[in-house]
Amino acid sequence: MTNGRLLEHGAGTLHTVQNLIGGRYIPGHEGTIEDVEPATGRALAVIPRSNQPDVEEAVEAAKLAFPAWSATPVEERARMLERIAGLVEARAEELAEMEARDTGKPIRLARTVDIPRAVRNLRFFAGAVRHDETGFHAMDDAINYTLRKPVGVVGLITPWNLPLYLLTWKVAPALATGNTIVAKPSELTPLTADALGRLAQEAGLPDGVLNIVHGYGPEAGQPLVEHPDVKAISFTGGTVTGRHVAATAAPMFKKTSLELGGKNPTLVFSDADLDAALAGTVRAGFTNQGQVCLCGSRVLVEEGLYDEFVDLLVKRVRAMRVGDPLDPRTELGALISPAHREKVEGYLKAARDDGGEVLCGGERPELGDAHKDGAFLTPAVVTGLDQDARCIQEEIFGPVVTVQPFKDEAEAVRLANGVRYGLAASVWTRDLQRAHRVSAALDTGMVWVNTWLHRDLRVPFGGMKDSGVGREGGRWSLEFFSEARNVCVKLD
Ligand code: TXE
Repeated sequence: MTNGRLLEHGAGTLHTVQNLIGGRYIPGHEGTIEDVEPATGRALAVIPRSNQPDVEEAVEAAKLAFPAWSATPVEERARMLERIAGLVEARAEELAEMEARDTGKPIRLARTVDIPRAVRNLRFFAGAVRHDETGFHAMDDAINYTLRKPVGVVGLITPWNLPLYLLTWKVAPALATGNTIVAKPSELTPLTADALGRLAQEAGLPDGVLNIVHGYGPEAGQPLVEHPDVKAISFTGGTVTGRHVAATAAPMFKKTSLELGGKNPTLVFSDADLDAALAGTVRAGFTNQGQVCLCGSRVLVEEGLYDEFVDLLVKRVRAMRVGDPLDPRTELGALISPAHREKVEGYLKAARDDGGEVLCGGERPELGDAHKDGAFLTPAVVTGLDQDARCIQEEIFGPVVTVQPFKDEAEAVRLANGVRYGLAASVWTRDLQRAHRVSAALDTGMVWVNTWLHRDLRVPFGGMKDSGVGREGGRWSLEFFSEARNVCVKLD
């Protein structure tokens, strides 16, 4: 199957995606959905519009596969992850193109971040599970040891911004710890999930261990969250959807890991290395067209540096190259959809209504006929907004940063913490004491100092406040995808 190209798409042909259930490719019960290429507005594939019966079948297949997979030795499970990683790596260029076309992201980003990171996720958790240690607690008259048991059938729900990167971030630890999976990728970006299923089959993953059900969130995601035999849900997506997932899962006492939105501050102090801070601010603000939960969309700059920084920032942002995602020189591709672009434009209008000034960007660029229906938007820098403005408070998830001045460290921390989100922050300063002080004072799950999105896969990843519940990464992922069982043995 995987001898051919992973994406069958040419003049007049649409790639057809089917659900992967119990090792078989089957259509959904309820028709299909068109998967549209954001840069051209043209249909790229059709996917099943799955609903409850499809999810039911997938959960049954996962239940059937669970006893054998959970009893498979750890070493064999780790080797399986490595085989899948090897196949993803061998197809890296094809997958990068597929991801760029399906999401609108620059192929340069898919080549250097999305696909290599998917390979790393798979290899990392193969290693992590091999080196995993659980607890041992001695008492005077007994010993305790802790076993790690797989949870069972787990549901993985993933978004459209980093499709293969985030799916493998969940699939790898779930498989490593012996669970079987029903995955529901975003209906907007189904292609690399489908490819992963094929490569996992080629690697020899037993039927039913990884099932993939495509479709809309309320129709295919919701029954997965509701299913009593799905014991854990790992969800990455919007805060509103996350709240709904949490409310559905809570009465069943399901384990949930919720990685939601962000409104992350970039704090620039006047003693920062100016060039590094500017480059970091641009990268944090506009990577993937600003569509990363970790994006630094609120830039806070110390008063003395403010005017100079804003001038230099605007110059750099104006010079960014917006264009065809498949052109390796492109820095910003298309947003995920025209509807999402309208949402982002709505925020820029709100910024103006609130007395803000859009210093650059926010326009639909002229990119020629081939891209006239693409969801492109030039990157924007907005100033002059108060802390309670919508553009400061709400997640825009597009190529827009706001810049605000601050007087001193206390005000910087107050503004940084003054939103309902708490995912990540980056702090730019040469003062070591200040770096530690500010990092400790920020209400976020992660802080980067003089860098952004510098990732060690062992560290806890996740947010506070409306940015979610729980942590993934390293042993946190292994813990989430397993149940700890303590055994206490009385000594004579
Ligand atoms: O995400 P959704 P949307 C933010 C960003 C964006 C907003 C909305 O601000 O503008 O969320 O994006 C599935 N039960 N982020 O609407 O709906 C859905 O099919 C179960 C931040 O595209 O949260 C998809 O697979 N599942 C974010 C997944 O949830 C449901 C990344 C995420 O989609 C469901 C994406 C339901 N009832 C958007 N409804 C991040 N944290 O990186 C939907 N889904």
